[in-house]
Amino acid sequence: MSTKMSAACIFCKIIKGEIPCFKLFESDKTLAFLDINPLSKGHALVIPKHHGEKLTDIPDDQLGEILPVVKRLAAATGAKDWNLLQNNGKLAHQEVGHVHFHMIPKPNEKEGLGVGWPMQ
Ligand code: DGP
Repeated sequence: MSTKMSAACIFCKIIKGEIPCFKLFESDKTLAFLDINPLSKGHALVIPKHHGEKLTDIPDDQLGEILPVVKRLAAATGAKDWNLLQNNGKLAHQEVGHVHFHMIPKPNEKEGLGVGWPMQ
């Protein structure tokens, strides 16, 4: 299946390189980059390149790398604790209409974060 894109979508523009981002990981199906409005140091977004507003809009075969990439990013931050968040729809506080997973590190007050970007 070809990757669906939306000309009006801000994350599709990031995928196409029309809007810059701090890239953490990229493959043919998946992109990870730092959130422009981070809730903590290392707050990353992991997205399928295939355009769809909600998780239920994305074919299964476009999602297979997402959780392994989330795991690798979380490990790369050095954070012991972190959240994985994925909003679907306006009532769920989704602002950008392209499926994305937030990986939000929780800094340890004593040790902070050993954020080692970009992820190798
Ligand atoms: P949500 O509420 O789940 O739809 O979160 C959308 C997130 O996307 C929000 O944390 C800010 C982030 N974001 C919006 N526009 C851009 C952008 O142009 N670049 C980057 N890196 N992040 C963006």
